[in-house]
Amino acid sequence: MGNWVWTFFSLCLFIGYANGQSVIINPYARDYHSLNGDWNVIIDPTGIGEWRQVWLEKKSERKTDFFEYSFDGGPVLKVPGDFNSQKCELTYFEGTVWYRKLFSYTPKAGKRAFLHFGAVNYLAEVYLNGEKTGSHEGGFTPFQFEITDKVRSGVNSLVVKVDNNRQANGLPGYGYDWLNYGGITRDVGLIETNNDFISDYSIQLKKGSLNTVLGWVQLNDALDKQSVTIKIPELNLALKSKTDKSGMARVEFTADIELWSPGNPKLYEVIIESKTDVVRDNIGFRCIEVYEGRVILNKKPIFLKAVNVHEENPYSGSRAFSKKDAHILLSAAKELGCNLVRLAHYPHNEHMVREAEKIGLMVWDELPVYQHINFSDSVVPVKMETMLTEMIHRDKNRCGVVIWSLSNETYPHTPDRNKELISLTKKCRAIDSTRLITHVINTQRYENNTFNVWDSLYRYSDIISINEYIGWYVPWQGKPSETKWKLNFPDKPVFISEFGGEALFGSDYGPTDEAAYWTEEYQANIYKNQIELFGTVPNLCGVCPWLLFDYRSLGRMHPVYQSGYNRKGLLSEKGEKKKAWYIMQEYYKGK
Ligand code: GCB
Repeated sequence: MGNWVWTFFSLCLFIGYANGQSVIINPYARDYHSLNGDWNVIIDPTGIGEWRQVWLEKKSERKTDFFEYSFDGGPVLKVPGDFNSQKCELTYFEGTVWYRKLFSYTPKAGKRAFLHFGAVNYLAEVYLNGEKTGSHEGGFTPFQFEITDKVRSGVNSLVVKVDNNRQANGLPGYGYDWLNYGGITRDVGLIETNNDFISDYSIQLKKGSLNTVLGWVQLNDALDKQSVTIKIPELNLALKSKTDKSGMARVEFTADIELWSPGNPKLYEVIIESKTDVVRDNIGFRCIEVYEGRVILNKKPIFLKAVNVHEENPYSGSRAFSKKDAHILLSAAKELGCNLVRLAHYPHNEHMVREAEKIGLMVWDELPVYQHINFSDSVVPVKMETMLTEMIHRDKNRCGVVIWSLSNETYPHTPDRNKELISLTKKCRAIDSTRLITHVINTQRYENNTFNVWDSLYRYSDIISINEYIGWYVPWQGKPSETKWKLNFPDKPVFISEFGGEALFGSDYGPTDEAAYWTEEYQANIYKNQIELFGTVPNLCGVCPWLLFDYRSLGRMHPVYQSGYNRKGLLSEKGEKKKAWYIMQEYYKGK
């Protein structure tokens, strides 16, 4: 297909987004009926279920009828939840699993019904009562299908084909350093609405302002001249507006607002009303900017005390999806002394983002544009843009989200990489210019104890984000405290987005005094040296160790020290604190 066709297709997606033809936001505040729980599954390593059309669920009526599949009597998996951690035989599985849920429903006059998926990793095809309702690509963002005309009175059968095979043109692509849990990994629900409803809204401070709020409310349809009200009871506000021809109502108001910050995570109850709908949200207001090489929150410089986090419950070794999981990860980040969590390397579940905001952690949201991306495949830019719009769509009202990170460690020498990432950056800024944008890069040179940061992509980033593993993958070349820096954009803030090394909790030097890889001391030394190095970084605006907990990664094969785990955690997967934890905690205390 020609490039222009994709450009057109991608434009349609964008227009679709801008017109609110997308997922109903704030799903849990709606008339939401959970479809979580036990789902019957067919594990289909060869993909033959497609040929057998298992979604039709044909059953033997007579003893002579022959069918070689059935959901009944087979294995059961919990939803939400990844499949890899629920059955031994699925631990390393990358392939197709068919899920089926039977649910009862009573259609109501004047109501519409939508199936809402928090996320399915990676490809999803959805069938209701044997009929295809749609498909979705991308493992970390929500999607929905209207089923008003398809849902039956009585028992309904919902079948989802989940395929987590690696895709050459997928996001992520073939290679990544984590266990990319497959399955229906987030909540599934049926949302009921009135015929006309509020599908989307954005209520945040105007760029650069501390007291002026810009907002819009989008109805599901292009309903002109409809009244919409935004109420913030605590501020005694009730702002009225009317929709335009596209069904969007805009508001702008100034108020004496108590601002959100990590030290004061103030959220206001906001009530959005139309003639036929009411949605409640908890929304905070803050202003994030860069100025003279610093990151500025609410007009005051702030040092980003961050930590990298994967979406994994360390204790159960499974994909994190619940509020409870979020609190395991977030409370550890808080205890370390953080004010920001980098949610690596893909958008985490909505509970995680909301809970972080509630307890005073800023959030770095990231796209799964990771390392081995095939930028010259014409579908890749379209997928990047779709995931970008889906991520921003879901999180745009979260004041806690301060950074959109659009890529991690992509290679500048790959064709079309700059062109596509620059274009993605421009699209991101066009959708949301109120947050900071970054790309994470590890291609800086480190020679003669000097960092040479040259990647031209930084021209388009608000923050220069650098991954460097000096002391681990790369040896020190001089005293860390004497490190020199050459920056191609010396006026921009610099963030060390990854550093660290691996250590198995409890391993020490042993009988020799020699500092050995994999020991806690070795890791602790890396941290001590890194802290020395931080003192040399011009415009340092924050640091972010890789990472909070040890986590599962298939490529980590050392049988003694790793056993399928990336051991760069400050905490083991059991929550045990390594020596480097205390060094980092001390550093953050002093900041
Ligand atoms: C990186 C990647 C991260 C890896 C880490 C490592 O640079 O961004 O995803 O897991 O290094 O441990 O090597």
